[in-house]
Amino acid sequence: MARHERDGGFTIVEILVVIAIISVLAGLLMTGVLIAKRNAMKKQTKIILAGISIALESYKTDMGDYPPGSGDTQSAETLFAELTTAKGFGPYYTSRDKSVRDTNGNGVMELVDAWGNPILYTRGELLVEEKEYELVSTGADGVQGTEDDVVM
Ligand SMILES: [Ca+2]
Ligand SMILES: [Ca+2]
Repeated sequence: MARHERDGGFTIVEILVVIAIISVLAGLLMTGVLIAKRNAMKKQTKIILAGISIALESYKTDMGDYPPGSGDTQSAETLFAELTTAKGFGPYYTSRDKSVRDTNGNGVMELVDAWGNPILYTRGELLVEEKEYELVSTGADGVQGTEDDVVM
């Protein structure tokens, strides 16, 4: 046995290899955690949008039409005000605190998605596609028109 091969400790190379492997594993784990978190946020947003859709149908049944909406932050404020109205058989929507916030600081609350961004509500006549209305969450990046948007 050659004495110079081993003297009990780890070589620098061995330590570096172990550190590299741990780094890669930690990176994979973090990526997995982030993906899982983003999927959970997306799912929560879909649930919020579905809740709003149901409220909109009750609203329409009572009021004869959906509330107005032009797809901006103000539309999220109008939508919240209309769905929580005491008119007719309202309120039509009981929000959990997390889905309501004043994102633009004007003192008027708006409906928000799981990331805390306003849910953009547009009536059909302003849409290219033929539908009565559209609800849009701008997704994780908070930017409208990107791939991560959640549209209903
Ligand atoms: Ca506001
Ligand atoms: Ca987006």
